[in-house]
Amino acid sequence: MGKKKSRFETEVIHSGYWPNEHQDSLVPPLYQTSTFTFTSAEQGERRFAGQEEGFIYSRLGNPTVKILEERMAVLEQGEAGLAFSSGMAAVSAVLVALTKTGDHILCSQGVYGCTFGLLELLKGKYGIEHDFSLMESAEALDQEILPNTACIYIETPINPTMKLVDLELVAMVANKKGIPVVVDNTFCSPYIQTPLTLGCNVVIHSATKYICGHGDVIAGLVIGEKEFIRQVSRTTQKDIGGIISPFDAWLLLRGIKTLPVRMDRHCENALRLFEFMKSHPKIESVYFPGDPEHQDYSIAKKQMKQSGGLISFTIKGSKVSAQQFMNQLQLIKIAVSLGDAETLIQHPATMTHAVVPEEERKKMGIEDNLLRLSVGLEAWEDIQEDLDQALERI
Ligand code: LCS
Repeated sequence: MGKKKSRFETEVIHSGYWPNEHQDSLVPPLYQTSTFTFTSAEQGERRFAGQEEGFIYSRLGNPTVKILEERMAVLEQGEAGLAFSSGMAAVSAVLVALTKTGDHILCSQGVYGCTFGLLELLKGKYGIEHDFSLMESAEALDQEILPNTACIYIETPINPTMKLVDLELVAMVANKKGIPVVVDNTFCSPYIQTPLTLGCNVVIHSATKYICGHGDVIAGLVIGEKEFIRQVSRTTQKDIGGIISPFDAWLLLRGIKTLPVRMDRHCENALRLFEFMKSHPKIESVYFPGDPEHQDYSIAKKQMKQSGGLISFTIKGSKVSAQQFMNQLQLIKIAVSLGDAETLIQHPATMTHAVVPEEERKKMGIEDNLLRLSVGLEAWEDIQEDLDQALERI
């Protein structure tokens, strides 16, 4: 590609990779190796001392993984990227890198269940406190940012309530105080939302989801400034060790090429299904950023290019009604995860957010009759017909 910057749809296919550096192979090769050989003892010494560029050992870097990291940095418009064995390995490496005992994390009012679990672990074991915030105004944020606040952690849209956080607003307040803003961009992918361009400092992905797109890899990614990425790479990644396998990086490089094509279809399907669900008499409420009546619609318009492929909704009735409905589905699969070709449905209160105590769950807005639909790439008419027949039966 040379140095010329191309459009997103081109960068997902080409960025970070130059065939002439790899035997002219069209597709990035899979360097499935744990270690790299040195031509001499002195060369090994120079590589360890950082005096000579080159690979050493795959926990410290691998050529296939490097292509993925560079491509993701381009797509998120950041300086550098780092790949991990899971989204949670990425979240924990970043939070451990940014905090120490006695610090405080200000977090969006709702996060993925295991991120909540990690915050609790940091508090219990290391005395790193956290508070949840709606992050609705600069005045409130000013009050909620404490002298010991080490970072702000945001999911937007929030899993699974689909509430949004105004990234530009939070970044404006935090930048003035020099506090890094970390954004989990899993629900959007960089095709829909690029937090770094809005003033945020670090982006995290569960690459398991839209980045992979095919439901066959668990992986994580972090993108940010070169110096921060270098620090994480040399500390919490190297010494805790949650690195991605070269094969999984290779699968992600394959999947990512179709990200824009897939996202367009996920979004178009979700928009059609939202319209159907919104008017269905057995559905109580629908939470979807593309809904002009969504509480954060103006934020969606401002920072998201499309409304995404996830829809949360409550079934009229109780948890039992929600579970009965799930059990009637035929095409739609009952499974956690999201962003796959297959349409998936899950029950957050007993699945992704089961680890969150009931009182906290309610504060986040996770009711017992709430369901989350990850709209897949099937014909939307078939997904709608499946939803319709299952709703008929309850
Ligand atoms: N961040 C978000 C927003 C997530 O949704 C998840 C996983 C993670 C981080 C962690 O990533 P992982 O380690 O699984 O790659 N979310 C899941 C979900 O909603 N259903 O199953 C997993």
